[in-house]
Amino acid sequence: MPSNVTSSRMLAVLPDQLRLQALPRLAAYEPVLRRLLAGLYGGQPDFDAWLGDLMASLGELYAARPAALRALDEQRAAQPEWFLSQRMLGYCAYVQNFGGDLNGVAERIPYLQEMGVSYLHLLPFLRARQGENDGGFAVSNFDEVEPALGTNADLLALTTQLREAGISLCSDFILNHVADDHAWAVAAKAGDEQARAMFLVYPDREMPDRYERTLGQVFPQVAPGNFVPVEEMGGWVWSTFYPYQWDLNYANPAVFAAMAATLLRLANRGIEVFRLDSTAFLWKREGTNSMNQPEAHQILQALRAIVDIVAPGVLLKAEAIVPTRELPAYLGSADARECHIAYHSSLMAAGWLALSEQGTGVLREVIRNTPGLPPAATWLSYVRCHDDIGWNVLRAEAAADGQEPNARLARAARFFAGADGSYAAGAAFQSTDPNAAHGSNGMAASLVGLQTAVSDEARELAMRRLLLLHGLALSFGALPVLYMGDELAMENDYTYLHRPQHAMDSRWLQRPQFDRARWKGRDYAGTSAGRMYQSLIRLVRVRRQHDELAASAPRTLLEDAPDGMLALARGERFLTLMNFSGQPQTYALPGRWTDCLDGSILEGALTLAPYTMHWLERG
Ligand code: OTU
Repeated sequence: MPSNVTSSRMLAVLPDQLRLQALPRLAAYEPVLRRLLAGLYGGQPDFDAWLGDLMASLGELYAARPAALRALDEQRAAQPEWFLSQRMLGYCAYVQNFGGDLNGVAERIPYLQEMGVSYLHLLPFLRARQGENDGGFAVSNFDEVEPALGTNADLLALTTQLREAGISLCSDFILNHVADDHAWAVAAKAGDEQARAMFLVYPDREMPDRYERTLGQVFPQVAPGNFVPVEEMGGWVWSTFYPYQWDLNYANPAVFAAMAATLLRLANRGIEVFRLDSTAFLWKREGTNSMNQPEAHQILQALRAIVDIVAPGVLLKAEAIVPTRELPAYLGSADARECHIAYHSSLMAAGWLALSEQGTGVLREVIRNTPGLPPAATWLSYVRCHDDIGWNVLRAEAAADGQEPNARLARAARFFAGADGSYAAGAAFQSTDPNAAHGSNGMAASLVGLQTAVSDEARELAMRRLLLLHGLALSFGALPVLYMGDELAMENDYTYLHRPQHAMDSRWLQRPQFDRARWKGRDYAGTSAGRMYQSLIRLVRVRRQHDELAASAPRTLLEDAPDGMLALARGERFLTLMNFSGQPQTYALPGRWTDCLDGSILEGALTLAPYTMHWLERG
């Protein structure tokens, strides 16, 4: 029973019935929260008072939580593995591209249901900076929907309708930075000291130069450096991403308290999953690349403890685009709970690399480096997203067989940019140096060769490649998320080149408007869109029927497959075979199997045609 002062500050603001509901969770997680926050902020003279105020604000936000959401909290707290089911399927889209606005997205709920989607990630829809805003990733007000996309009432209506349809809404929570026209930035520019302390500001270049010695670059071409000079601030402001995205100073407890409350206010509007953007960058340390610092994990664990106390139905998803070895920490452990879900960007990038190399060496190494997970946690698997395919996360795996990783990854970037007669029609991202790898952009269908295909045969191979990558994401044992348009084999959108605020950022290649004509034709297998849609939905349906494909079910990499192939066993009864090469590959099946996709019985040596895949069930 929590009897300390901090817990009582929360309990004091709750009505009797809620007090009873909150007590067991407070008892379990308040000590965890207190320990983590003491580790981060315990040195501050007014720490106890600050923590008491934080607990009181948590109590108020819990009291304000709508009854329907509190009911969902109870249900999910009793079934913490609810999101690991093979029936979970995600879909990710920009509001403006998918539905025009939030109401338009609501109109597309039947389509989401038709696909079997149970989780919808809408890219940033909160009030963003005027002018350039990095696709909404420069937020000026977390408490207001972007006016062009709707109102807070529309958001509430959408989350309610989605919940009734069995779909959880995921929203970005951009906690590393705010826009330079956010109220804090505006006040800081006007000379408000408290507001200035929300940011990392340096009077001259001394500290920035010291930090820069070991910092990386996210946008080396369009936003070089990690600090921006701001005249009104009389100094340099830390801005990891674009200069108008100002990093928050998490060494200041006021930042943590404000952002935690912001998250809960959004949760109270019905957002069920938070994509914690750029989590790797939350804590800075001189002499390091200021990524994946222990304090960044403590901040995330403290947010998790808050969610565990106030809104246990809510999921936290880490967006940390970091090397495989750094990833597991974002999912924590049974005793140090962190995020529920983490992007497996190494798996995603390695799938693409396997296609370009027609070999699975790096992909296998990534899988070997992917550890088992704590209970109620999972990877997020995907083929494409709104960002580039970042190659740098694969450096370690790309060097494992003795190859020079930079040259190897740069080759992949060139391949997907269409060099040397490749079938791909993408663009290399943020790199002018042909010997350095950064990222690749393009819609999946364009990257697999559908856009350049001029013969039926080329089209067939491109379709197979795309289905192969979807097959990997769907059978790996993760929460798979489809990226809008990929289900209809939509291709690159070049219109960004005519929009001055987007032209320098080729990630806009993969941010097209939803293609209604393709969507209308999705039932006709005679078109690429229809063929893709039918084949993909078939995989989704077969996946739903197999418990072995749940995120929590075991996975074994079968090392006896030839290099061009990937063979993954899921439990004792399910086998996925994928040929990533343009040559036939043969695999000796252990025993008798049924092909889940066409019902055929298979035994002995099985030869897979180029880029094909089999999902097999024992017996
Ligand atoms: C995230 O991304 C978002 O997904 C991007 O769309 C934003 O531009 C960015 O944050 C700033 O909010 O490094 O882990 O290389 O992969 O910017 C955070 C491009 C990130 C993205 C990178 C990324």
